Amino acid sequence: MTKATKATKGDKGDKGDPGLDPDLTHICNINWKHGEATDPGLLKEMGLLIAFDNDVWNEDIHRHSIRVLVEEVDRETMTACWCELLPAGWPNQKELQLQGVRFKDLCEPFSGFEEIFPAGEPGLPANGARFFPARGFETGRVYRVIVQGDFIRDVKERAVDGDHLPPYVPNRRSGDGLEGGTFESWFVLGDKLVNINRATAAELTAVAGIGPEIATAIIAHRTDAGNFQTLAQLINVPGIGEKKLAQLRSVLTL
Ligand SMILES: [Ca+2]
Repeated sequence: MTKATKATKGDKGDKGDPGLDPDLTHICNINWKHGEATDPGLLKEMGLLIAFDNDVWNEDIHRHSIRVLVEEVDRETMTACWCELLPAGWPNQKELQLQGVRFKDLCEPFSGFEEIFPAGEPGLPANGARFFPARGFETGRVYRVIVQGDFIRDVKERAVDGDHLPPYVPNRRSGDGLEGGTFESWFVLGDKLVNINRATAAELTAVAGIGPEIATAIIAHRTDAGNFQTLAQLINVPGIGEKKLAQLRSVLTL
């Protein structure tokens, strides 16, 4: 039997292809920037999207095969915990927004959906997966996405070759040439800090730790007392204490 030939160059996700077995299934694209700050706009609208270069079974896209975690930092104990996000629709299986999809163009999660499959419905060939968290996305948060290739079968009943290796998807498809393997990626949501003197109520509310009441109070303070001169002045806003101020400092600016 001949060794696998290189996948065709020039397609998305083929750059730097080290000689994967093109007959296996790989993760070829994602709609966030691995390891980097990612613009929240598209994610908030579409959710997280993962593209495969062959068809996989829709019923294998579930909470054990695709896990999305968010970092929760506790500044008192100086520990970080990773909480698993529940998909929108939970616990109603039929409404779960963790499901297989078909992108119009293979390996192109920005091409739109040809189909979005009901979660868990068996026998449907998907070329992608979508995850939309029940609590939405929050600017400034660190997210981690884990895809267990061992638990996702392609339509030839083989595990997805998911190993995530440099220079990473989309510059190189996942995989080490053997069935199975774990894809793991992370990103920070938001490519810039939120300016407390210019942000709208919606932009403020998108920040983790700022709800509608605090957003309104920040804007009221801005209107009544003028622009903030320092971030420390946020302590004068009702609802913001020392602890919250410390949490917000890393994602706000003037
Ligand atoms: Ca592998």
